[in-house]
Amino acid sequence: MTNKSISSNNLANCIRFLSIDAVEKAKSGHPGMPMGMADIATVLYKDFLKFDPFDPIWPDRDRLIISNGHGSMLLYSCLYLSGYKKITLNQIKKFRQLKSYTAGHPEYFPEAGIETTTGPLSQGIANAVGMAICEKLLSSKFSKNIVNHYTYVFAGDGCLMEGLSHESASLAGHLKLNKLIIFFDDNKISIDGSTDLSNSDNHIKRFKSQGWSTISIDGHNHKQIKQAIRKAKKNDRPTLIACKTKIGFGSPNKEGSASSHGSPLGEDEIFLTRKNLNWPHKSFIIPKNLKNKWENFHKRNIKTKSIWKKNINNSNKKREYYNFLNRKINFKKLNKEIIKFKQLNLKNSKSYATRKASEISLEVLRKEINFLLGGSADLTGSNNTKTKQMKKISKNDFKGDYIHYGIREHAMAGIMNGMSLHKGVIPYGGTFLVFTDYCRPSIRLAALMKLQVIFVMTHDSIGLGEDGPTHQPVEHLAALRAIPNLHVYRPADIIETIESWQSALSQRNNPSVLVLTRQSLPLIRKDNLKTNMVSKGAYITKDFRNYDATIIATGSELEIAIKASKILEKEKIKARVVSMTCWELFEKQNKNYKDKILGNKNCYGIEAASPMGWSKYVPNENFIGMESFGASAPYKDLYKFFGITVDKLVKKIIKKQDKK
Ligand SMILES: Cc1ncc(C[n+]2csc(CCOP(=O)(O)OP(=O)(O)O)c2C)c(N)n1
Ligand SMILES: [Mg+2]
Repeated sequence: MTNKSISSNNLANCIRFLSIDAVEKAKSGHPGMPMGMADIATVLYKDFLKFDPFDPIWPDRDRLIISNGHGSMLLYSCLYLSGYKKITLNQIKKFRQLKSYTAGHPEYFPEAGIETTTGPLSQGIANAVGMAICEKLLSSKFSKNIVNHYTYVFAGDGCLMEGLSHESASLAGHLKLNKLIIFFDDNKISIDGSTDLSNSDNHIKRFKSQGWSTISIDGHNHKQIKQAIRKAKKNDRPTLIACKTKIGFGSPNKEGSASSHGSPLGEDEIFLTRKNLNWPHKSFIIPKNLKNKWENFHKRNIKTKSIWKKNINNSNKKREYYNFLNRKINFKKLNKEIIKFKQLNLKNSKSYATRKASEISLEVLRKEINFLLGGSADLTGSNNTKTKQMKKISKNDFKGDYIHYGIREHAMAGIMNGMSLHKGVIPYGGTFLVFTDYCRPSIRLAALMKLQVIFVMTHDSIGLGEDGPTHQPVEHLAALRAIPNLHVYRPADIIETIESWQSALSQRNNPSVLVLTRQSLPLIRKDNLKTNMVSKGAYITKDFRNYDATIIATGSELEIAIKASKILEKEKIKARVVSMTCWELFEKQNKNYKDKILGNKNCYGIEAASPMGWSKYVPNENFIGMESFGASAPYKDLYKFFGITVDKLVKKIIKKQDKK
């Protein structure tokens, strides 16, 4: 084969056979998608994608998201072929093996060209919407000369069937995210067989109705692919390119069939596929001329990148731009302002619902940090996520800092992940704590990817009152605390609320959930205002030199614990009170500190939530929590009805201490 005679079909076959061979060697994986979408990927890398394999995290690169993450071998093949140093042929051979970069599904590793973790179908679409929003926001702030890139998504039938894609696409259309382009792998096959089994959507009409441009093409025709991308880039709306493809393209017996979706083709079929596609090369062998061609694709972007460099160096906004990208916070100055805020609130000594305390905190934080990007899923007034100074973003104006996500909690969470991945903002977004269930798959991925995303979850217990058990979280704290890397803060007053924010803002590699009340809470923290006590996870709020017991509480129940301790004092029982705002941070403290906080006497606990998990600090019989769903009533009646009271706590402790 001479250089001249290199057909783009053969360039695509490089992806196909690397994928086939890697899946075969791993004895597991998904060859069907890479074989089917290889042509699209080839045209994209060859003629359009703005990337630099020698600088994978170039901020103005196009983003490429594989939402149908089971097709991970397509991405790894492209990265290897186009010269990303981290994805070597050896990595391809170690597909799906321990500690390789080439995991079963793509795992976020930007230095290797892997923009996000995908696999749970449609999460990538939501991420991409977040990236495209971020691009527009930064572009309108810093000019097109500095921020000007596209977000491309590969997505399959599965992604489009998922509810998340509906929510995300709807917001993308509404905001006219014209630099977002989805390649829909329209192969009409999923795991169970034909999509006819369960789906008769007209995807084109659906996306059109959601404000998208749509184009239908033959996904194996390189000319059509090229024309479609050209057209999509000119659209004033996001574009869905529906690509008719054949899953497992090229395999004589498995093409077009679900059997190629998720298992190795097998030796015999691979032999036949090699013959069919006229690919005489041994496994993992890519002819030099084809590899060279792939490695040269990026050269198209050298000039663009040098212009970008010039632009950025000549810009008077260069410093601010990098401050945004690195989310640079002057923590010293911020801390000063926060201490002032705490001192002022100590003087005022007012009661606040912590959701309101959060809003007031945000006013302070917002002054020091101009890349906070707020939002709520249609509960702005209830979540208190928007300060008076914040300005909403709309399709005509991205010069704002607040997003009305609409009633799309799952999309909000997935989109915030995309924003955090893109870099340039710290996203936070609110809904009711009970609806973390609607966000959970994306919260989990934020935690898996270690993204700085802040979830503001209000109405945190039966304390929300009359809306009743559908709206009252019970098991949610336990469920959130079970997610590794996720920091769950449940502050007890305004001081702890701003400290929770401060702590969450300083945690670059952890998502945080701020769990906030609807009901008013008195000021409890009155000392140590110069220290962020919340950042230790737990601290003693009421102390005795020689104590008899320790009560651990969080959030709204700290007040109950303090009152109980006061009554117990009269009964000659000295019960210390510990505020345990964030379990995960507490777990990170050294043994001495932890021992000191937990003490060596009986431990009691109170939290208006499921006891699950508390047994690591407090024996089951010493804990007061919610053993059932809540009910609809004024909140004070509910606390009484469910026995989350001072009286019950006092009695429990007296009874136990007497037995000693
Ligand atoms: C949320 C979620 N549900 C289920 C799965 C399991 N799963 C992986 S791929 C797939 C079918 C996807 O079909 P399609 O997107 O058409 O992929 P194709 O077979 O065409 O490659 C399913 C159900 C998943 N990964 N994520
Ligand atoms: Mg499919």
